[in-house]
Amino acid sequence: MAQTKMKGSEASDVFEAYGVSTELAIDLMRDMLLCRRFEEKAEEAYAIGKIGGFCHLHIGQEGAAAGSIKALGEDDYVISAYRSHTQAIAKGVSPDAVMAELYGRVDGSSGGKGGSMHIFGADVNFMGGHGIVAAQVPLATGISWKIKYRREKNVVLCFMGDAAVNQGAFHESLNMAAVWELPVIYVVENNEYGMGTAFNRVSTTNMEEKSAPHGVKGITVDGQDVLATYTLFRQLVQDVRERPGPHFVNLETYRFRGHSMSDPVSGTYRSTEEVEHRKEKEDPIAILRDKLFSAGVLDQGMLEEMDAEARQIAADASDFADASPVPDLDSLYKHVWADKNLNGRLFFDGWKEQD
Ligand SMILES: Cc1ncc(C[n+]2csc(CCOP(=O)(O)OP(=O)(O)O)c2C)c(N)n1
Ligand SMILES: [Mg+2]
Repeated sequence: MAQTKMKGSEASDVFEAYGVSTELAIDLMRDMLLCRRFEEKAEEAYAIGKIGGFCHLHIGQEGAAAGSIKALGEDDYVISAYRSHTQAIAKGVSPDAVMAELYGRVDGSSGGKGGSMHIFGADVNFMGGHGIVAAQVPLATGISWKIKYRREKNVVLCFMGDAAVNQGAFHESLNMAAVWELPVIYVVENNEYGMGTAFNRVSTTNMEEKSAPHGVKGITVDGQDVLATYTLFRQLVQDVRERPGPHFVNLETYRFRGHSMSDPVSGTYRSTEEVEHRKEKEDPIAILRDKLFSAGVLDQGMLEEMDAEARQIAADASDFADASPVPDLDSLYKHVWADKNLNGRLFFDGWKEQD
């Protein structure tokens, strides 16, 4: 992507309070714009029947993906729930491969057989895309155990929704990670609702306190402020590398669309006024835009140029997906069991030998 030009020396140190350079702040804006435009393109494709099945958009929550993943190194791991298209892209899965997966095509990141909820990018350590609430949490714990066992230096970032913290798997994982001092950061994208249920209807404790029984202090961050998010994660990643042990982040955010593409934006569990108010006051892109504008490092023209690039990438991804074939029938039984030669390691030889 073309680099956006800075506007002179007054730009430097403007974001000193966050410890973020202006270049990085603009990069975060570029990342969030790509997330937003990609998701809007997916929304459009879904509406005209090019994408089927479930499709959960991340619109409104882009700061979470951009701000946290930016703080990771290439070899660190990310694992997530089903609202994860943008997180996959932020970790390095190509927008083309993500869109083709949404379209169910062979060039998709899971060969077109996973769909929206199962985006994977093992080559860039993006470990999915999981549809069962909290299923990814013990998997993240396992990956972090592997890191420690092999004396590696990497970190695992495990995203989950607010509904995941009332699952047993969450507490089992936190307990083990704390006892074994594993290098994992558990992040709740706290958008206040699990589908149509407000978090305060299903919990008598605050989100930040959920990790406390395991001796892990919870930290709350404003996920709509991408700079604050980035700064927190940069610090946590550094802490985990130096002294392995789990962290728990309550990242406060808000979803601007319905739970999935088949759900209404507000429904009976939240009002249209609430959604409109939050969109107006808490859009992570508008919040960063205002900061960049008032610091004099970005103007409307530059923003539009960046936005046009993001729209182009999303449109190209959609064209790529459209041109990719659907998987053939022969592939139906492939990847059901682990391949003998997967990553050069023997797992098992198939169900017949297992019996
Ligand atoms: C174990 C399990 N129970 C129920 C469901 C159905 N379900 C899908 S999404 C969802 C709500 C999850 O909300 P949250 O974790 O807050 O994530 P968000 O959708 O807000 O990102 C539920 C109950 C499921 N997928 N898995
Ligand atoms: Mg939620």
